[in-house]
Amino acid sequence: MAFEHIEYRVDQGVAVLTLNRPASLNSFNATMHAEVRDALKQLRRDDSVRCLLITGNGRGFCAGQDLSDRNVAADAEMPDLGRSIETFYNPLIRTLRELPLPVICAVNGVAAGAGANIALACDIVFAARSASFIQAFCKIGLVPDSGGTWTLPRLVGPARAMALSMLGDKISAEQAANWGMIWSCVDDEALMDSALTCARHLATQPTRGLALIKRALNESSTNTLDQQLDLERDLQRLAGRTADYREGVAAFMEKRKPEFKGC
Ligand code: T3D
Repeated sequence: MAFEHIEYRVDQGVAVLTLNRPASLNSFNATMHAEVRDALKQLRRDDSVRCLLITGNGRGFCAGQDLSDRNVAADAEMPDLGRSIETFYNPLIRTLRELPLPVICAVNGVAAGAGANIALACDIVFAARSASFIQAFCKIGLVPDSGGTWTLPRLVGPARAMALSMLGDKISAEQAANWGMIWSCVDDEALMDSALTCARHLATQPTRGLALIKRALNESSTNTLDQQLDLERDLQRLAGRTADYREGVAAFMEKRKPEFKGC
């Protein structure tokens, strides 16, 4: 499938999805949303894919909604931004959270508005040292979306989440890593290598087990300890029935390297 505003390729078990509207810092218009949705549909049908890596072309990762697509003239009809969220952003965040494989984000530059929160919805986030994160919504009278009001307080705590959301300050990649908002800040030239090495490693691991880990940690945010203990029991039951579990234990006992198939 040919795309105009994204690039999508699969190599060594890793699907790499690159946002590609660099002139507007990869901000989202309707076409880019549709292409991302189509690429993720394609990914779900492709059994060879065992990890997804998202990044951006140019000097930005993603500046959120393309504001030039919004008519704010005094005589224009009142917009229904809720419809845009419901149609585009919410399904994207739900898909990333529910994908039964690891999702890595390589934040190559500024990540603003929904762009920041799409990055933070990924499972493991690397950022280039020159990259930054901005909850830009407050500067145009909006509310953080794309899960930001849920993700941010869990990652950095309520005090920092509130100040980031109300002040819209730019946070450097290094600060984001120090605050536990992302996994790792790396030198610019090392970003893609670090993210790809991690993605290729994960693509050779017990992918079904990784999907169950993702589910357990995601559901822990709303579960009680009792519910979580029950969930761990249920997920371990599923994990114990995978071929990869057998292979992992057999390889350990035979003192050899395991060969996981993701099933
Ligand atoms: O509407 C709905 O559907 C509701 C959902 C909303 C979700 C959201 O994401 S709302 C938040 C939208 N995003 C923003 O408010 C961020 C806007 N951008 C910025 O504040 C700045 O561009 C940055 C802080 C991200 C980067 O600043 P800087 O100085 O490095 O770059 P720049 O010069 O501002 O931007 C470079 C170009 O990208 C520039 O175009 P030009 O002048 O070279 O032709 C700029 O207009 C364009 N650009 C950047 N962000 C957007 C954009 N064009 C359209 N929409 C953008 N969001």
